[in-house]
Amino acid sequence: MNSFGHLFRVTTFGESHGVAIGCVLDGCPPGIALQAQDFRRDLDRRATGKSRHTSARHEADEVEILSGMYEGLTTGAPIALLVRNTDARSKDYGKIAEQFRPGHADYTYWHKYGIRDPRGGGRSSARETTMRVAAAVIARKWLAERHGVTVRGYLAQLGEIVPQGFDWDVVEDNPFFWPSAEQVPVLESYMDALRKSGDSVGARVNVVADGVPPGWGEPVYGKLDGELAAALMSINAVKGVEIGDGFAAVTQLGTQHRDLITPECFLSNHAGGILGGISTGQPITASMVFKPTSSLRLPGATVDVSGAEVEVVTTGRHDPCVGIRATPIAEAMMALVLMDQAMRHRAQCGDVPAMQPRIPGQVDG
Ligand code: EPS
Repeated sequence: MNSFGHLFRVTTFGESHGVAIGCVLDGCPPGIALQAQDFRRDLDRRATGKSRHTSARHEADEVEILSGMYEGLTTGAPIALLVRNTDARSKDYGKIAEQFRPGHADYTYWHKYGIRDPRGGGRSSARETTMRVAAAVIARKWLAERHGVTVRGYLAQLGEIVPQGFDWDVVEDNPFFWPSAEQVPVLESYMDALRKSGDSVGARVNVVADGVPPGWGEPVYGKLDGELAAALMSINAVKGVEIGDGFAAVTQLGTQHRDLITPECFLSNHAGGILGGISTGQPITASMVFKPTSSLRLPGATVDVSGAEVEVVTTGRHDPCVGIRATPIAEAMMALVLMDQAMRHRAQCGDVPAMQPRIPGQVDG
């Protein structure tokens, strides 16, 4: 499946080293003002080549809006977005075209399809996430304008390094989306040493949606947390997702985990803003773990397509830590889920009056 969402449905297409990547959005509400430059900020935040700590591939990432617009407004017709690939260097993949990188989707794609496009990882490349971010630009705009919902994220762990202090205002001012300015030099030297060593490392990204009203999410099979988990898990290299306190709940007592309610506010948000698969009106919080990149220049044992033992070495322009530039992707997937759920909620429950009491979240979430 290359499609995502029910009422707000995104289909992405394209390979890392193909002519272009793109997406088609079906079900987009009419009347949203949109122009090509609206995509610039988030695509730049996600792009490679913005610092020495990510892949050195330099893509223009220019979005062409091919359909679904008239005089600057969405019409309700399918919106097709196209981004041409401008800096693919397929010769890097010549040597490994018939080998499987340990820890990479090379092996499973081969077994599933019996054929694969090895150039830049083809469809399994993180390049695909460009179109998720592009699609989510529209979702974020609608969510903000219609419901006052904002989605933001940050890098919450890089290998063993965790933030010492937290300030949303500094997250966008460094190449890591790190919430503590004082530690940026530490991250820089860590990444410099890692890059020199040829190895890679994992990371954790946290994402938060503010302003989501109570009521979004389906109660049984379309739970907001269930769809969020699936959406975040669908990001390349994600190996674990938590909602709210997530796995920490295993050692908590009920009296610790429950979010006490007063007439003024919820006193905590262990639930991550979701109860019974439905939003509470508190911030929606999720966390995900990215595995270390599998494309390494350090040799590793593997086999080739004939089953013969070989030692694989990956050359080319790879990210030593994909989590570093994953924050905008995580935000995008959360926004896509929220938009789809908001539209589903409106379709079924649009006539239900706003119920009381409506308890706000804790001041600091
Ligand atoms: C990627 C490998 C690299 C990255 C790419 C993701 O591609 P290449 O080997 O062609 O340089 O640059 O990321 C992007 C191009 C992007 O836009 O995110 C991979 O194997 O996933």
